[in-house]
Amino acid sequence: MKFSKLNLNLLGALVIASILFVSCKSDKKDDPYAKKTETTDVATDGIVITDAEMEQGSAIFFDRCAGCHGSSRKGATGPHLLPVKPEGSDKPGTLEFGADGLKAFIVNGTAAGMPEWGGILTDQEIELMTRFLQVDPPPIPPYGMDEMTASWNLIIPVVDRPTKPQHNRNIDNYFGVIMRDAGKVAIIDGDTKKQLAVLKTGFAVHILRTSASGRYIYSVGRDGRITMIDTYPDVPTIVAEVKGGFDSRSVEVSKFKGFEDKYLVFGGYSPSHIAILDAQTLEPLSITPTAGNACDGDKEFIEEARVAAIVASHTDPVWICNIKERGIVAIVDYTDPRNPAITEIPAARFLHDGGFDSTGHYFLVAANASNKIVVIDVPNKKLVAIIETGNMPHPGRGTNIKNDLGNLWVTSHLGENKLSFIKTNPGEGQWTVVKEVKATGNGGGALFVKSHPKSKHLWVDRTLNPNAELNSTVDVFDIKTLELKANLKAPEGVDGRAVHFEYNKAGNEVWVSYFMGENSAIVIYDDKTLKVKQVIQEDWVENPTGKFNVYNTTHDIY
Ligand code: DHE
Repeated sequence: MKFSKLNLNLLGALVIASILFVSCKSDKKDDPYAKKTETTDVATDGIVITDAEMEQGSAIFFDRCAGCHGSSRKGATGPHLLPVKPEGSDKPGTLEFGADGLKAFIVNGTAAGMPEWGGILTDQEIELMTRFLQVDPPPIPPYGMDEMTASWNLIIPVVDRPTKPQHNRNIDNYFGVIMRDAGKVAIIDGDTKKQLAVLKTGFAVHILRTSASGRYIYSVGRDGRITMIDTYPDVPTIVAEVKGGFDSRSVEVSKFKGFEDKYLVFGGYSPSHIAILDAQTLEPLSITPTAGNACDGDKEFIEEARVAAIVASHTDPVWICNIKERGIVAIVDYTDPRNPAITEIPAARFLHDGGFDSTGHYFLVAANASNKIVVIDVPNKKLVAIIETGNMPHPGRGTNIKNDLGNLWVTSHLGENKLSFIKTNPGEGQWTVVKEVKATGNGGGALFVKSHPKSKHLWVDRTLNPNAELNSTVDVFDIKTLELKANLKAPEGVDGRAVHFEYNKAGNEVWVSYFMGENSAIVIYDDKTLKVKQVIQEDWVENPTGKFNVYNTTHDIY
């Protein structure tokens, strides 16, 4: 059955996304902005805004703007949005733009990548935001161990869980599929393609990670809620939940030998902190704030130092946590989880997403505001290289391929049409871009790339390209020649933007999401023939985004 038959164009689809966002807000009771306020009306420089408007503006800002401009509006990937220009910034304060200037930005977006909110936000909301942005942002309330522990809900204690799988399915080939706007995660049996459960996991889930044994799947999202799913019962079941903070994009587990399924790390966007929890129960164990000096030695102290990508080393008892605004790669040793030793490696700003090279010895991460890829030697806790690649690299976890040029780690770019191939094996050209390739058409907008050790193909999306032809198709390259082999259009009956890829365990199928369209779906391609193998488009499929195969996620196969 089709998802829904609403007759809308892409802009309309974004409106739907916005409605879904708003309808999910009931799950988001504890965000800092929802807590507002008993104060009287705010008036700055003649701008008047009531408490109720402040609350509404805060909620819109948190859902729409905070990801790029920062929860405290101090700027990140996007510029600061404070009333008065802060010291050291070359961007004027919002009071200088005034209501008309701000409205123009909000309605039309910018060439630098800000989306057009005209038609998505209502006229009333846009007018309100022009005032909200000209007064001081509301403070973020404290969130520490007491609050986190109070939010902890151990639904099924370890002793009451099954000791072995209650079914004969192959858990290694399960897929967790995020349905962001619905605040749900679907668990699908990758062998039969049958949905096993659709679980409510919280507001705008962002990523999933699996435990080292592959038994548990953890989700985290924009309400900071971690949900733990057990795959042993016949129907996958939520066994524990906790709020690690108000807002998050990353979670990871301990994967080193002897620490399998033991600890979990939560990366806080708001508040900016690293929290360590018991991976069996989600009991909070420690919190370490991430505020500190920036990487470039300019003595700038950064309060809002959000935790972006996190990966778990397979060769050492550490997580690699990327402190976005500070440009610091933090190697967190979890052997003493209540008092973790953290080695800070100054790198480049602003760190966003990344993954391992094919050996797992090196970690590569995009510093998207400085157009660079940073390379870290994980066991030796050392910076190896900072490589200029192109306008806003966005690799996801990147992907590893091998051809005559060597072992190559690949990144796509948000700001331009370019795939960069970085040589990772020793020898001439190691840690340099040895090849650049263009995808179909013009402009950037690529978010994710993916290949598999058994595949001859490299898959690339163009999710944020404004051209509907491009953002609804995916490119497939031959990894030997690096030539474009196919530009695959959405199958009939499917539309929206193509986003994110995941292989099955065998490495012979590629799963692609189509979201923000009239007929969203998960489309499964045969990786060899590039033909559609199956379209999953039942009623429960609501704007799927990220997909995570248990085996590949556990073993960092990408
Ligand atoms: Fe993501 C990964 C942050 C927008 C889908 N996203 C990540 C990671 C970070 C991040 C830090 C790396 C996590 C890790 O590996 O530990 N994403 C952000 C943002 O701050 C941003 C720009 C704006 C926001 O407010 O969230 C943002 N991301 C998006 C989207 O619009 C996407 C397409 C749909 C959505 O969920 O909103 C999206 N991000 C994803 C996915 C991953 C991800 C599917 C995991 C990729 C993987 O293969 O690991």
